[in-house]
Amino acid sequence: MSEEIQVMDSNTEVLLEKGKKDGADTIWDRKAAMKTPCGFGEKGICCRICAMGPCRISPTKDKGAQKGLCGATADTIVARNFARMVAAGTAAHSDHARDIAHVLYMASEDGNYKVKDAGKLMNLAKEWDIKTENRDLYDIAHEVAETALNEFGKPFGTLKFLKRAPYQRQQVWSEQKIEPRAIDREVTSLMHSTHIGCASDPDSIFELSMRTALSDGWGGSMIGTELSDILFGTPTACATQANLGVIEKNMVNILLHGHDPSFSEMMVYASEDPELVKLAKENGADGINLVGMCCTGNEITMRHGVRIAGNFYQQELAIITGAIEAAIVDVQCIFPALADLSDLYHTKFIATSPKAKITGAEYIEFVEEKALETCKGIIKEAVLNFKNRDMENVLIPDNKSHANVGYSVETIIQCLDRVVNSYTDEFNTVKPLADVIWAGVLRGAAGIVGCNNPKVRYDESHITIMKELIKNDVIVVASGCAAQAAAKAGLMTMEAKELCGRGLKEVCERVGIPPVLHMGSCVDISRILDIVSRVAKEKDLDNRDLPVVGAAPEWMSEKAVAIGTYVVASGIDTFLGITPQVTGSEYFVDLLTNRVEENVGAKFYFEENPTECARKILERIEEKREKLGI
Ligand code: NFS
Repeated sequence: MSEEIQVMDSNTEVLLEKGKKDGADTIWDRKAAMKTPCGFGEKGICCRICAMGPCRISPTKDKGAQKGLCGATADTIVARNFARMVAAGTAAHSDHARDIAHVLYMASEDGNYKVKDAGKLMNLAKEWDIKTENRDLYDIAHEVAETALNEFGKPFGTLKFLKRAPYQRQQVWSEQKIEPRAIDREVTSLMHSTHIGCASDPDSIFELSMRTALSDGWGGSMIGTELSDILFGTPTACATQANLGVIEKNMVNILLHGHDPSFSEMMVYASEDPELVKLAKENGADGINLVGMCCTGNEITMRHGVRIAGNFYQQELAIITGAIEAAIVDVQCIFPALADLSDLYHTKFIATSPKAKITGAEYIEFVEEKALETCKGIIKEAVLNFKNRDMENVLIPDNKSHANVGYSVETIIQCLDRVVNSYTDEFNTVKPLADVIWAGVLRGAAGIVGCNNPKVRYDESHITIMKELIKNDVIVVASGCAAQAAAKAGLMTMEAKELCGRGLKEVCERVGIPPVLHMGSCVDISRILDIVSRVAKEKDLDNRDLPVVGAAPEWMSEKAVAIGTYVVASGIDTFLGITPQVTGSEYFVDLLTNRVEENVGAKFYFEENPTECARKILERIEEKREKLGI
């Protein structure tokens, strides 16, 4: 165990202590065992793209190797490594979206999957010029799904959702030649460009990275969000709880972890099956308690209020409680370590996706055609495992916080409609939001997103930045594990208005919202792009003009690199609390944190100190306000 335990909530401390007694190996231990990370990797100057190497560029100028065997410089190598992270991140979000599109394509009136939000389907059909009059709902759904699937590989044209951006932004993309075409094409093309002997110009590699990343934000992720809402319902405001204290002593606890809502939705329905609940009771439990983790946790809390067990860093701790009958996973952000850890307890660790088979996990393939049946089977396994729990070795910490979640763009607009008469006579728009920003009641808005990372104290950067911003009348929207950090810290309650400045407090009271709004999973950052663009369009401006920022204070995944890049390319400054592995090239760092602004009107900031990061965010917001003359 590391001497310096980097945690900030007591649940985590209590369970790390228990884990130690149980002989569990956690990320904290592995981090300590890792000692100093590889200096070349950390700076992004190790190239293993071909088999002549790996080539390592000396971090000291004029001393040691300055070029790889092919002649690639540190600038090229850093740019290529960064680009490949963007490609992988875009692939992950978009492949998730493709699965959802396939599910919409197979949806039917009498099947497992139905259309839940017909209104949203009709709106999207109209947006995409798909005929709706006198047509069966499912015919329309299938054509929408097929059109979405074509976005991945269409041979001509650019992505349909680009038109949702303010026209000024579309112009920037067109001038910079970074309008993404088909999603798969962008990922493939970027992998090609970064192959040995292809692009070496870092500026060009970054432009290609922006184009690929945009095919995530305005392509894969947006398709994922839209089609999930159509299938499973657009989230509406609801109450939930968050933190490991949501695990129940006398219930069959099922931890759902991963990302794909077509699986988790079905698990929610299956867990409510009266026969299974009866079986749980026959086995001595009070019932079935489904709890969520990471983005799957976000998907099911947004749509059903299913309680959140925790975020990325807590996946092991949940199992260490000794009270999880089954940890069930699909894709992304799953520690392979859960397999060995589960062996220490009675927990069944079940992988379900052919895309993410995990050594040591039981594998029950989730097949969409037999979705409900498969999910019921999995839940039955968990229920039957309750009797194997060692009650003597259960420790469920008490902490859990209340949270209000479910703030889709539609729900935010509905909330704004409540105050429409005080500010404006128009319903169903973001005008009241734009107006309070222009009036200075709110100074601006920040999207705080992303993961946990052992390089910083767990959740602390998220919470410090959020608290500082709301204190200064900046409204926060959050997604991913950052949103779960906020939920655990109580920032998603109505009472959190007491932590706000006067302006934001008044907005929270009048609109009836918490100061930090949960907008969903990481693909749902497309909701944030949507609302920012609506505000920009309301004022006939580009996103770059607005006093809004993005921040990923504790990011770690390739998906986060894709997100940061498309947020910047969308004209929104992005603050990274973890410095990406690019510091081996001053040239590339300067491109990301300075020169890119000339091209797309926004840039990255690297700032690891959360208080300083919040200060810089506020400064930037005020700069934008000054430029607008507001
Ligand atoms: Ni986002 Fe979701 Fe969490 Fe990070 Fe992983 S769960 S897709 S990548 S760790 S925020």
